[in-house]
Amino acid sequence: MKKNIKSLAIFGGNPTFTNVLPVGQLNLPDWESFERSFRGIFSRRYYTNHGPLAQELESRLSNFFGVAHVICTTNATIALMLAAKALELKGKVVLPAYTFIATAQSLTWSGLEPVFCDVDAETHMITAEAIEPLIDDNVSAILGVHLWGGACTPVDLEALASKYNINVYFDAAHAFGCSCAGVNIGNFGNLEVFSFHATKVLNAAEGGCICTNDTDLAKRLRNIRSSYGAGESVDVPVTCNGRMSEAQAAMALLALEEYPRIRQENKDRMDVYMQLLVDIPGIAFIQQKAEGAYNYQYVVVAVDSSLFGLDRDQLVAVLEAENILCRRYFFPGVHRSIPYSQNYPQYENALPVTDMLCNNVLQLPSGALVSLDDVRSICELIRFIYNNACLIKSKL
Ligand code: T4K
Repeated sequence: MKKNIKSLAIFGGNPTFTNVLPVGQLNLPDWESFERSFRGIFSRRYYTNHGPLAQELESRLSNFFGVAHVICTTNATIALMLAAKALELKGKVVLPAYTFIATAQSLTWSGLEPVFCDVDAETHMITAEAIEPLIDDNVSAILGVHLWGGACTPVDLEALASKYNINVYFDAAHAFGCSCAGVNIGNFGNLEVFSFHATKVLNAAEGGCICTNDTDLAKRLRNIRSSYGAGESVDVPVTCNGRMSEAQAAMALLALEEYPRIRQENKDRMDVYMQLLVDIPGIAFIQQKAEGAYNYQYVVVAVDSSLFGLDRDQLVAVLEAENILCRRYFFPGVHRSIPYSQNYPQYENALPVTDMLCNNVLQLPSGALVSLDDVRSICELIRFIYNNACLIKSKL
């Protein structure tokens, strides 16, 4: 426990943690299981292109999501790129600017124009009300983004897309294991895309998948993903290599086994964070509005400097000195990043909620490397910072 502000690491004191606490999930399977799985790959000498482990993963994920088709991919960015091609999108696509840049880049790779939409201040996500005024004859799709281990309002977005007879699909990179209105994420819209990056709740080092209940779309996706190489051949406008290797599938299969435990441990950490931070003025947890299941992976708070005493970046700097890595999520906003800030300057001051969130939101450490005692220490420290905010600010 810090005694006075001189004992904060940013002012020369010893850091609270000797080792750095990352924000990411970083779950690893036990070494023996991993070795057994890799021995199988070596003995089969079959390393990629819809191998037995990739096929098993697709089938297990299909049961997990309760969806007809799962197409595993190298990562979620490639999956989003494949999706735009398989849906044969044209012209413009409406999406939130409050997302990872890969969501928008997937459109740019397909020659599509992003139409950036502002988000809800409490859920941080896109809503049908904000999208509708942006739809015109050149809009061919809505690309919704589920954030923070929860869901945006996919049922409303589906209704809107059907009203205007356009496509709707989802970047569900954060939403593995989540549901909305009794339906698993993975079953909404034309398709949904998940990420299995190392920092995600299901870790395949790199990886991703596309879920769809549309059989023709699934065939097109498989042909585009594997240069016509896997399954029934159908004509597609373009192909590429977005295959998942057997090594990635081995990791993902082991991670899938562990998912219920990982989710529970995430929830335990989230509960302690909420319990110990909830009464600190200026620290607001995201308010999930959609009814459903969460994976509790992202401990995300918005910092209101007028109440907390320090702004988000000052808090991040003080915590980082203590070896508590916090991510400024998403910073800078996509609309303020190249090429979008140059090509679409009209969004510069048009997305006030997105700008507010980009400046105020931070992700606190969670995941396999963070114990409940670590969480308690982080919360105690944040309270200490709040109680001494004026003095700290004057010395920063
Ligand atoms: N849509 C959304 C909404 C997304 O958030 C993302 C990705 C995507 C689409 C695209 O999904 P993928 O194509 O990635 O499957 C990271 C991740 O690369 C990315 O997956 C993630 N979202 C994004 C928000 O963050 P970086 O480059 O900023 O972070 P990175 O990889 O350096 O890792 C973050 C921290 O975790 C580091 O401080 C160190 C630690 N770390 C990371 C890795 C990879 C480790 O300790 N070990 C590791 O192996 O992009």
